[in-house]
Amino acid sequence: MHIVVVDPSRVVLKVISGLLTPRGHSVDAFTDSREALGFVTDNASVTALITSLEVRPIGGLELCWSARLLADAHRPLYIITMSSARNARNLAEALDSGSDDFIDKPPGAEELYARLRAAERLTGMQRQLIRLAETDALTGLLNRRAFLQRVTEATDRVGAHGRLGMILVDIDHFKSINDQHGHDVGDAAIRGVSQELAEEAGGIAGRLGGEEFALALPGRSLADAEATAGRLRLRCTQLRFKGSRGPVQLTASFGVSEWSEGETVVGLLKRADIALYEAKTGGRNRVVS
Ligand code: GH3
Ligand code: MG
Ligand code: MG
Ligand code: MG
Repeated sequence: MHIVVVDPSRVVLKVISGLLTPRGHSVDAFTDSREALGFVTDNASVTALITSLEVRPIGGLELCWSARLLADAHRPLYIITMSSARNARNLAEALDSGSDDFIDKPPGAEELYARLRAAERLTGMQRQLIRLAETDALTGLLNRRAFLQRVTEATDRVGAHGRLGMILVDIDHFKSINDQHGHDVGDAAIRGVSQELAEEAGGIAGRLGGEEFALALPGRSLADAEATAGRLRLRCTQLRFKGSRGPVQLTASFGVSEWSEGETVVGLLKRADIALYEAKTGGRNRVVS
């Protein structure tokens, strides 16, 4: 696991790191709890936080609470509180502040290892659940809910003067692919198009529904997104799928929009959808923005 350890004493930090590192854990140790919180915030690879109650400038309980909030939104984080004063009140306060476990300081090696094995079991399971909840089973892309959430976070990140391009994609006459070649070929076509979207570097790709996809491009303008959609359109026409009566081809239509400050992601998608509708009524196999 990637573990952050926080304690005012360098000696304690050294002892704990000395126990964890030989077991294959990667450890970052901090005497300053604010620096530790910053590090946990910035590094999604951190899966466990071991902190003393007696840390500063942010106290141990507040550190637990802040780390818990951050973890709830995004990722599994197992929090273990340590204290040299192990009593019922400290324990209850630590658990109520979002800690998952409470151990003596300094912890005994065997106990620490066992607690971390439990932590690995739990965070592994959480990771798996998060992945299942966020991914579309057929394509491996983000599902609609996760896509909306991810893009909302991206618009928060790019800020007032940042840009974000949105491309909505819908396979043309997909119903007839299913009807003529069967559902399996239809599924292969959906996977093929989704793979093209997934390969777009820096993009956030999602499957919004049956044969409808979206690709958000943080940091990119409308013109950039149009160019990307143009390339994707061409690549879709070059895809080939094995049908019972020879290779199957497809085309797709594209609607493009650019996020403007204060707009919701639903609003942004709505504008891309209007463009997509124009692409459909204008003859399909085209990009409209
Ligand atoms: P248009 O060019 O206007 O987009 O027409 P279309 O036929 O592509 O659109 P329509 O919305 O009429 O048909 C979508 C079809 O997609 C209907 C549905 O049965 C099929 N579909 C939805 N999900 C899946 C899936 O997971 N696999 C397969 N094979 N088909 C699916
Ligand atoms: Mg349709
Ligand atoms: Mg369609
Ligand atoms: Mg559709």
